[in-house]
Amino acid sequence: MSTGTSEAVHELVDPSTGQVFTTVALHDTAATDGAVSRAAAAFRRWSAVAPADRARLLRRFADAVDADAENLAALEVSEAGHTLAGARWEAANVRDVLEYFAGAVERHLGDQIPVAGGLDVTFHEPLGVVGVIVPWNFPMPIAGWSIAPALAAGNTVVLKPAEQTPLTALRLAELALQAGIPEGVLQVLPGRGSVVGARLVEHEDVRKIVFTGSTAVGRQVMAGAARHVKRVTLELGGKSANIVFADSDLERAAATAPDGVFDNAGQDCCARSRILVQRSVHDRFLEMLEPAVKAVRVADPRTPDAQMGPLISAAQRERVASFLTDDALGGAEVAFTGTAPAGPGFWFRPTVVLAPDPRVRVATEEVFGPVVTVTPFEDEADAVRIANDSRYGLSGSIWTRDLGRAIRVSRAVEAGNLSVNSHSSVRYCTPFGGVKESGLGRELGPRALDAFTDVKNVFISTD
Ligand code: TXE
Repeated sequence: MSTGTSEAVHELVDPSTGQVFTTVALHDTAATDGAVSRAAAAFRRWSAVAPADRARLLRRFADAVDADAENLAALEVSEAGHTLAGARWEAANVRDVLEYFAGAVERHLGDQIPVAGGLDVTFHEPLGVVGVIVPWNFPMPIAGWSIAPALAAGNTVVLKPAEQTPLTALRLAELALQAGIPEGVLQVLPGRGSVVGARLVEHEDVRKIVFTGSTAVGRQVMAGAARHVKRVTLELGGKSANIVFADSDLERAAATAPDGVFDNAGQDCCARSRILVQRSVHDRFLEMLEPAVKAVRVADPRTPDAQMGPLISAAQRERVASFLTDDALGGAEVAFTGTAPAGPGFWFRPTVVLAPDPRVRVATEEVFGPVVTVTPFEDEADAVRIANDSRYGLSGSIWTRDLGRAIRVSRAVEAGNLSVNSHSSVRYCTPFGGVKESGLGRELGPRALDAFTDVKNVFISTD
C-alpha cells in the first residue's frame, strides 16, 4: 500500500463522463525515499525466501486477484474508460501472469559449465529494489507484467502508476498483502512523473527501472539510469503497420482491421495505425473497411456490447484532433469516420485517413487515438520499405495466404512483435517488446526472469 507523506490531492476523472469520481494523494520525493528504504529492507528478507515459497505466495496473490476480478475491472473502467469486457480480460491477464511466473521461477535454472580444476556454476541473483513506472493506457496489466516476474525472482517493487490511473495498482498492492506477501515487498506510490518517477530513476538503491510510456520520457529515464548503471527495460511508443497483400483473405483483413487499431480507442502502443494495402486491392479493401469501421460500437464502456470507450482525457482528445487539421494532414484526407456519443466524456470517432504519401505527420507520429491511415504499396519490397520507414518498431500485422511471403516479410519488418493473419500481440507466455525507438528489452514469456536477475558465476576449486 502507499504510505508516507503526500504532496497534493489529485482528482480522478471518469473519461466516459468527464466527472471527478474520487481523489488520490500524490507522493513526494521524501515519501519515495521512504518507500525505497522499506523496499530495500524487505528485499533482504524476501530474496531469502525459498523460490517454492515465493511461488506459493504468488499463486495465492493470483487467487486473490481472481476473487476480486469484478472489482478490479470496475476500477479500470472508471479510471481508464476501458470497456468492461476489456477490463475483465485485463484482470484475468494479471491473474495469469502471476501464475505463470510462480511456475517459471522454479524452472529458472542456472548452468553448470565444464571447466578444468573444479566446478563452475551460475546463479540467477535478484537485483534488489525494482522501480516500475506505469502509463495510463493499460494500467492494470502493465503493472502485473513487472510485479509478477520481479517478485517471483526475489526482488521488491516500488511502483508508480500514472497520475490518471492509480486505483487498480493500489488495489493490487492490497491484494498482495492479503495473500500474505510481506509488507514492503510491493509498494504502490501514486505521484507525478517528474517527482516520484524521476526520484525512482535517480535513487541509488533502485537497481532497475521498468518504464512504459512515451519515447520522450523513456529517453530521459535511460539517461538518468546511466548515472548508477541501473538496468532498464523500456516499452515505448509505436506506429505499427498492418500490411495487406492482394493474395490475402481480404474480407477478413478488412473486417478485423478496426480491432487492430481501435482497441482501447487506439491508445495502445501496438495499435496497427498504418494500414498498407497493395495497390491492386486498395479500393476494394476500402469499400470493405468502411462498413466495418462504421459498425464499431463506441459507447458507454459499462454497456456489455461496447467495443470502444472514450479517450483518457480532454487533453488527449485535443492532441488526437490536432493530427486532423488541414495543416497537419498536409495532403492526406479523412476518408470516413465511425460514430461516437456526443458527450459528456472524451469521445472520438474512429477515423480513417487516406495517406498516399506515407511521410505525412499523421502517418509517421504516434497519434494514440482512434485514427488510422491507409497507404497503397506496389509490391513486397515496397511494403517492407514503407513499414520500416519509421523510428518505431513495436508490432505489426501481415495479411497474406502465401506462406513464403509471410515468413519473408516477418523477417524483414523491423519490429519486436508481429502477427500473420491476426492482430494479436500480447500473451503472458510469449516475449513482448520493441526495437529501434520503441524500446529496449523484453517483458513476458519464458526469458522474462532474466531481465529481473543478474547472472553470478561461481568457480569452486577441487584442488
Ligand atoms: O506519457 P508519459 P503521457 C505515448 C502516447 C501518448 C504520449 C503521452 O503517444 O499520447 O506518450 O502520454 C511517468 N521521470 N504513450 O504523457 O509522460 C508518468 O507519470 C519518470 C505511449 O501520459 O511518458 C507516467 O507514469 N517518470 C505509451 C509514465 O511516465 C515520468 C503509453 C508515462 O507517462 C517522468 C503512454 C519522468 N521525468 C503514453 N515523466 C505506450 N508505450 O503504450 C512522466 N513520467
